Amino acid sequence: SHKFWSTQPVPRLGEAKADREKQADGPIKDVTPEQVPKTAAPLPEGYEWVELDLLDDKELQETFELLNNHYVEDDKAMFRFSYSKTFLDWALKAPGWRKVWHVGVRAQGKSRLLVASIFGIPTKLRVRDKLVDVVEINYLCIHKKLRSKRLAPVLIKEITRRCNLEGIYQAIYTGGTVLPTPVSTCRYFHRPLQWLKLYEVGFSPLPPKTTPARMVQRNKVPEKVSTAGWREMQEKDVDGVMQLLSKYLKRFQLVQDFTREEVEHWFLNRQQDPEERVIWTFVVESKDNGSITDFASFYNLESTIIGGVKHNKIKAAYSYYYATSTGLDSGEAGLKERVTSLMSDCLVEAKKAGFDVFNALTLLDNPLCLEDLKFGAGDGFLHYYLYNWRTAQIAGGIDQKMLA
Ligand code: YNC
Ligand code: MG
Repeated sequence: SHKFWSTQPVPRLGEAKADREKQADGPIKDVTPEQVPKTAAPLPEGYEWVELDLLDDKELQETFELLNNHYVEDDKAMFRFSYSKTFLDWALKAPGWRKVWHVGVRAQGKSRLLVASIFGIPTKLRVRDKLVDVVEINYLCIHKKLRSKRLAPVLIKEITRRCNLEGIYQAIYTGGTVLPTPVSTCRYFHRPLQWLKLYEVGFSPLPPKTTPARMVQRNKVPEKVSTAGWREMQEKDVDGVMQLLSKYLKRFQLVQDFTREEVEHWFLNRQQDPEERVIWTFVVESKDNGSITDFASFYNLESTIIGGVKHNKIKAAYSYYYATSTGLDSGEAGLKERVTSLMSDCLVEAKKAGFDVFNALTLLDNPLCLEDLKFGAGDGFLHYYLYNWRTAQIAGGIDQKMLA
């Protein structure tokens, strides 16, 4: 059915794979700039459009509260993403960010309560061999009391209008639900760092024929990292990291095309307070010539334990980008070995920093190391979508076995 999505420039869900593959990559629909409406479509009585000012701590706080209470939950409503204010600041004030793409809906009248949001940030992608300027859409959220009233399509059309006005006609977004039509799909994998806590809160099951004590033992991580030359990334490493990343990412078909400014923004930690810290990035410095041969990173995203008694939050680290030149030059076996040790050292750092679990998706070369490092397959999937861009499905690191 998809009453809304069937009107949008995205491939139909059933659209024959062959049809998508025989057409050249490119826009699905051409937008005539003069035909883009100059004003927003009306909202239901009692609500109004606002631009959120994330430079204002009060509005950042309101955004934080909306998302903390109403954003994404797992299927069983046991856990809900809890994005911190410093995380939102990092995610939404990326290079080139525009306030016009920070869209909110408020109740009119005295409360002025923020009841919905949708955010976009500009970036550039490479999809196969083509570079595409896009908006990355995230944090679409509607207050629980306003659900199922067809408000989501109104928000999506409004952000689309605002992007079109700035000359942007393509978008990327991800989600846990199936919509028309994923360009790629990844599965979540989880590596317990505090197995007992994860068990107590119902995140990790106790597998048959074992004991909690054995699970704790099985999930121990080394106290020290194993890679020689491993250290935290600093300002002086930005160019090295950028070069590594752009070379490493050439092997993949849907990637962000990072500028220097973006590398700096996404990978350099600027948070002094460890409690507020969002991003951890480590580089491997060569003893021979001081060059950067590898890097690896993860970010901090807690989940609220809904109705938690003994614990209120799960502290989760999410594997982010990494790159290696070492592994790349030494064939598939060398690559597997290097990626495994980089990821293993990230587990050590995440444990040291107090995380309960380390999460990773089946993207980049992650599938090469997840099993060896005792990650378990989760029940969550992440679907990747492109708006107004036709291209054949991208395999990603996921195969049929992992999907089953
Ligand atoms: C979703 N996540 O299918 P049809 S991810 C897109 N993304 O339309 P209503 C979604 N569309 O099927 P509700 C969607 N979820 O009839 C639902 N839809 O054609 C579609 N949850 O609208 C759905 N955040 O208002 C249906 O539904 C229509 O009240 C129904 O609101 C949905 O940020 C939602 O999971 C998700 O807050 C807002 O459930 C609400 O249920 C909620 O009756 C918890 O809507 C939080 C949550 C989603 C996280 C994310 C990415 C969003 C991408 C949006 C699409 C962007 C397109 C590109 C735009 C720019 C283009 C340019 C240039
Ligand atoms: Mg609604």
